Amino acid sequence: MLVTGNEILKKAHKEYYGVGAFNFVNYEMLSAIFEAANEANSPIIVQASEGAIKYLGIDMAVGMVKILSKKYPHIPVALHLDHGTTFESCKAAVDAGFTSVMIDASHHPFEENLSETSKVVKMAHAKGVSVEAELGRLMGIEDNISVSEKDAVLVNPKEAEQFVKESGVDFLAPAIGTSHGAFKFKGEPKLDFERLQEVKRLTNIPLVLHGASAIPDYVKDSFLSSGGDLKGSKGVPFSFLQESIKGGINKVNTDTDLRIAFIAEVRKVANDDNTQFDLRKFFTPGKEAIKKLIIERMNILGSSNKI
Ligand code: TD3
Ligand code: ZN
Repeated sequence: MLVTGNEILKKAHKEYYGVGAFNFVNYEMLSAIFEAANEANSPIIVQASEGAIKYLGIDMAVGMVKILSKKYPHIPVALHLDHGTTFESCKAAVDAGFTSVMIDASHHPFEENLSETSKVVKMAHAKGVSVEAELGRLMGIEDNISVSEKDAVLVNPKEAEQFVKESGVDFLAPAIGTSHGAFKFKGEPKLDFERLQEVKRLTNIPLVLHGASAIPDYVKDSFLSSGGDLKGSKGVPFSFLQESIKGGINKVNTDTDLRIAFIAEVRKVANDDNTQFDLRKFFTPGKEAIKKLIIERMNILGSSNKI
């Protein structure tokens, strides 16, 4: 059943588990997410970026989610706009049927981020849609980073407290040292868990981890053995994901893992049979790889059997 992000995350917040928020750009990714949720008995957040919406068309994005949520009526699913850049883009998503939106004005100064977010909250809440915002910069941090450098990029817990109180936002993405994509850390992975705990203590709302792909070894190996190059790639280890959930993360954004798993399979089919041109022969193993990865992730985040 299509529900708001709030409905899914309030429960996760109360019971201290994480729910995967999985990006999709086509039917194969989306149906893999639903099939995984069905097998693991897990709630899901499916999310589309502005780029994905442009690629699919907004009505197609919403339409596919509605059809699949009818097919699996027992699965609570929220349709979320990932990294909305403007009020207009959030409004277009709300009008089209999204049940949750993110306004990402985190690159603006605090006051501007606050006023932009508050504007979106007003518009979205009037339609019963939940809102996510972000504070700080998504960026990997290194061991030798100074305290002042850290404070310049990561979330400020006091600011987070004020931001949540004044904006009325439903969930917050605090920057604690993750980044998007396959190259998250130069040296050893490092996240600021203390800062996270302080944000949770001061805000007491569901928190979001962006850039949460793990790039598990078997996925990386599968990509490499298919002839792909992922030199220097590093994700967020599973143990870090679990530590973040203990620290108050409830929404765990995952895109890169799905992309790598899918494309490794496509590449393998192309390598194995250079006469093959049936799309289904490429996409079916890609979809299965995504499904397997998501079920594993649901077990790690603790959302399995939470329906
Ligand atoms: O917002 N997203 C998804 C879009 C990022 C581009 O891949 C995330 O925070 C997921 O990050 P990750 O770790 O999958 O790149
Ligand atoms: Zn993100």
